[in-house]
Amino acid sequence: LTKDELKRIAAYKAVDFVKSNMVLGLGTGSTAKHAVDRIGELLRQGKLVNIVGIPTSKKTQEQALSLNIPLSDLDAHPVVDLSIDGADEVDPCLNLVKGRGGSLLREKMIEGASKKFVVIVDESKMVKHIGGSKMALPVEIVPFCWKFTAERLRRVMEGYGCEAKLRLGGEKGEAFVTDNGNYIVDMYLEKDMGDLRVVSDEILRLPGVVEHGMFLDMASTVIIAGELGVKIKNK
Ligand code: DER
Repeated sequence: LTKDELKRIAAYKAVDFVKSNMVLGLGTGSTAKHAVDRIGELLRQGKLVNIVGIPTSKKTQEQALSLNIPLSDLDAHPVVDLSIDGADEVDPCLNLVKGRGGSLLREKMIEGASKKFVVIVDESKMVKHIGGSKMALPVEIVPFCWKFTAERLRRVMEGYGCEAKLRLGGEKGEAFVTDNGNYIVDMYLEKDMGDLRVVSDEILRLPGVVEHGMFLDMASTVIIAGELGVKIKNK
């Protein structure tokens, strides 16, 4: 099975949790894309009715529009019944790193407002400690004096052997800009971060920081698709 087939298997399994009349958080990324496609298909087939989707990115909004999934937002629906989204890393306590696609702020707002948050991953996303691998921990910051904020971030995290890099976007190598008009600093850590809540507070305390990609104690369920089948882990 290819990685994308595993992602699709996990995504379809998560859509089994979707019932008619639900308000759904629609995730972002290559795994969540399969879940949004599946929801669109079930709506078209009449197997699901009266669904409202709240997209976690402009990209997902476009995909959902193309599938005729009715859309709304958190202002109209401050409580979401179910969100389905991917993750970059999942630790044994179901803490996540997300944001490699740059949508972490809207994802965290919508998934934080959800009664149930189902994470869909292929087995390669499972890690012992989040942030410990060579992958980055994304932090969304305001563009104003971004160098100042990036340096403050690096200093806060230097105890973890951290390197902070501004995420670059388009072809001209300028800064990547999020759906919210902000920048992203990717933090590369050498050591595992120990007490994640302490690290989270230290990052969020910096005034130029908007949000980070650690989703602590937020996932209700993680669906893991692997070569040997699908595993479902509940909080
Ligand atoms: O950027 C994001 O938050 C995505 O949800 C990411 O965490 C998972 O993307 P993938 O399903 O394409 O690996």
